[in-house]
Amino acid sequence: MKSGFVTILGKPNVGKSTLLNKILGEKVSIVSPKPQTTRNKILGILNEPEYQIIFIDTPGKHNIKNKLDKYMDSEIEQAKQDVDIVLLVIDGSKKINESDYEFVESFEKSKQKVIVVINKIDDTTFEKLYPQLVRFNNMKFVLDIIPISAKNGKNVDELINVIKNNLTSDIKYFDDDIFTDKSIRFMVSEIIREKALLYLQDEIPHGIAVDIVEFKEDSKKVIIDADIICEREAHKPIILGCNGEMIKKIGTASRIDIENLVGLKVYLSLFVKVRDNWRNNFNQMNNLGYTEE
Ligand SMILES: Nc1nc2c(ncn2[C@@H]2O[C@H](COP(=O)(O)OP(=O)(O)OP(=O)(O)O)[C@@H](O)[C@H]2O)c(=O)[nH]1
Ligand SMILES: [Mg+2]
Repeated sequence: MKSGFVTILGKPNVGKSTLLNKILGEKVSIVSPKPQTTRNKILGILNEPEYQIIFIDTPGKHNIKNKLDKYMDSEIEQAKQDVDIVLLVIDGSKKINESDYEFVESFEKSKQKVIVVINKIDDTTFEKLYPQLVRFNNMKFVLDIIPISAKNGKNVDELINVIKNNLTSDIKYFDDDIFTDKSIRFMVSEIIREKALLYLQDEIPHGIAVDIVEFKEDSKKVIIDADIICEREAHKPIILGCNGEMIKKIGTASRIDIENLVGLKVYLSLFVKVRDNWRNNFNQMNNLGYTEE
């Protein structure tokens, strides 16, 4: 058998987590239209009879403004260590700019094999995109440039084939039935955060975290109490919404996804708590699981 570690890197919102979920056929990493959705490195393991590929999804690289950003950056840096291949994901639906080319160029001296993945080709045209790829073609250290759509799956199999042809290890790192390193509790908290990101506007979603306070499971049902943590008193009424409509919407959408995940009936209660400026407080961040290893 062949195996290896593949890290997915790129700016926020380029579709890294969408790609991971598409490759696995399982939702291991949350997705939203807002940047800075992913906060942790997340393993997703593709098991096939002859192959085990361990993908690592990462937060999108962005400017550091607080301690949470610093944590996210350290997750990116850790995810680059000791891997065989890096997928550098670029949003092909927008004009590829100087910083995208520089991002790829910065891997010229890296030990890992470099594959450039141009995502969102469903949202552009061949004529617009291809002239912009010439510069990547001239970067000799780039193993391959693969235009894909993580959303509809176009060329994703081709990408997997290129990865397979470049695996060098023959160690089986994980049992066949494991597809992520994250716990159910983590995935539940992420689902709730995903719905908050989806429904809430402006700056509020970025200051949100989810704390699973109670998780009780029997053969028929799961009872979950979770706190939605926000960083300012003024955000609380917005998350609750008029007559509690917003939190109800977040709760209902979350419950449906959690039921799909656990395969049992779910009773979910959400509460809103304020922890002042928690994104700059190490203790609060530790309590929420944003702990540097
Ligand atoms: N049209 C189109 N949209 C896509 C594609 N892949 C992802 N998206 C959308 O792009 C947005 C961001 O997707 P994510 O997967 O959350 O992006 P990400 O790179 O993981 O973002 P961060 O975690 O914030 O770094 C979502 O609205 C996705 O639905 C694609 O192939 N085509
Ligand atoms: Mg992501």
